[in-house]
Amino acid sequence: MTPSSTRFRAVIFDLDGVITDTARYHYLAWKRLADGIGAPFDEAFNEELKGVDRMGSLELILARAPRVHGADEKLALADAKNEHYRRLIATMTPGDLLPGALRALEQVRAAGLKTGLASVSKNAFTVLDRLGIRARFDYVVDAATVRNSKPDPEIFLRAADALGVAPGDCLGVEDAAAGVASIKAAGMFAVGVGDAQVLRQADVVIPSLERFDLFAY
Ligand code: B16
Ligand code: MG
Repeated sequence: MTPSSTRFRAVIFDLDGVITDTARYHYLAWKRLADGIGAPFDEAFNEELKGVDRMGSLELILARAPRVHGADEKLALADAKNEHYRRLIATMTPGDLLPGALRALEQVRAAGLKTGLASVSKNAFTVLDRLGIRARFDYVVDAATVRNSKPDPEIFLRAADALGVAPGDCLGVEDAAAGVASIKAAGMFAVGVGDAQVLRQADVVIPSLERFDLFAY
């Protein structure tokens, strides 16, 4: 391969923690909820929630709470967290794109590859619109239609299928251990963004998208 060619035909990005730092907003919203019900919550435990859908995340938090919560209480807690989260993302602008994100999206499209988004967040379309980048993706999986959260491969396989690209020809980009596991279970090449100790299953780990180079993999 020459320095400007690639064996991949599509790149599928995660959103939270890769394109923008909404992972921080999820953390703040869950932390307030956990504090309110007396469940221990810190950054290390928060890692286990990344890439896990809303109700799945809530169940993990409630498992550490001092008392059992009923079904109605769970729905109310999940709604309260989401309202808090939506207030936090309402002020986002294109200035909230993480360093290197725009350049990575441009590099993928300029190379003639398809661009997909695989976020299990039901707020992903809102975030993409606030960032002004929805049109930069050829396909965005609608999280409301995903049955199995990461680490299940469903969401990455759905993106590949919609893009018309075989999983083996896709490169996935993720900041969460569950997300990297999802990419690998889908049979794709995984670029982890963040801490190599956390993202052990990734084929390559970079500290941020500033170091993303499609032609290096
Ligand atoms: P929502 P990703 C995930 O998004 C987040 O990592 C995870 O922390 C969050 O619980 C999940 O979205 C659901 O988000 O409550 O907005 O539907 O990493 O797959 O982009
Ligand atoms: Mg993420």
